[in-house]
Amino acid sequence: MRIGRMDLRVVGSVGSTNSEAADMDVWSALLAREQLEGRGRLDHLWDSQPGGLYLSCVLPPTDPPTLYQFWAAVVVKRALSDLGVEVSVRWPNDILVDDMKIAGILSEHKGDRVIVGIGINVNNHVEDRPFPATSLIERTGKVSDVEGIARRMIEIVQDVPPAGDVMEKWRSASITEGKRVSVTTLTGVISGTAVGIRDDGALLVETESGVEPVTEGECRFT
Ligand code: BT5
Repeated sequence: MRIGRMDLRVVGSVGSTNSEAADMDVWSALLAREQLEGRGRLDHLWDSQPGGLYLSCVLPPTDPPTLYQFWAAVVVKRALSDLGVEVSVRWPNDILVDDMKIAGILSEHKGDRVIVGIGINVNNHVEDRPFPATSLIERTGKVSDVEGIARRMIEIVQDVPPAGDVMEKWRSASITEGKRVSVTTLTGVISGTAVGIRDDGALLVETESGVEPVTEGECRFT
């Protein structure tokens, strides 16, 4: 189905919509009802039971390349706000309600395209998982129309350009700044106080040896 300039395909079960979308054209999107091998960042798994939203959009690249994961959080925030659920964001890609993750974003560059993967817990129950998570059904007490939310997000995607004041919008929803954080990167753990997020998406952590920009990692509040 076509929504503006985006072509949306809806399928049943896939491994990962981001992996499937790697061969798709720019301005196409894939929505799956469940994923058997849903992926997070840094080789994490994304719990992808039926009832959740698993969407990948293939888009042209941005400058800086990291912008998409912040932009996608702004898109998800707006879509969930339309449904009466207000979220906050934690660097780099966590979308939270009361410190529990309701959605996550995986943005991957493939040549001249970016695959922006969005997972939202909608009607799937995630409250008994080993990680702190929540879902729309738990928040609203109602079953939501997953495909309708995906269509709405694709409209918002075309409404909010991935440029300009995206980082401002992201910062205004952020609960990261001012917190004591511990960021696990591929090379070690950086602990200190989060003092800001740069326009290229780097988290600025004030440590004992000064302010360090961190470009990738898993951030926990301590
Ligand atoms: C993410 O990774 O948050 C990115 C998630 C992106 C999922 C979408 S679904 C469509 C597209 N296709 C894919 O294969 N992926 C994308 P990260 O920041 O690494 O967070 C992963 C961590 O979140 C895990 O290690 C768990 O602790 C937690 N987690 C896993 N599944 C979850 C879920 N359903 N809800 C909340 N937290 C979850």
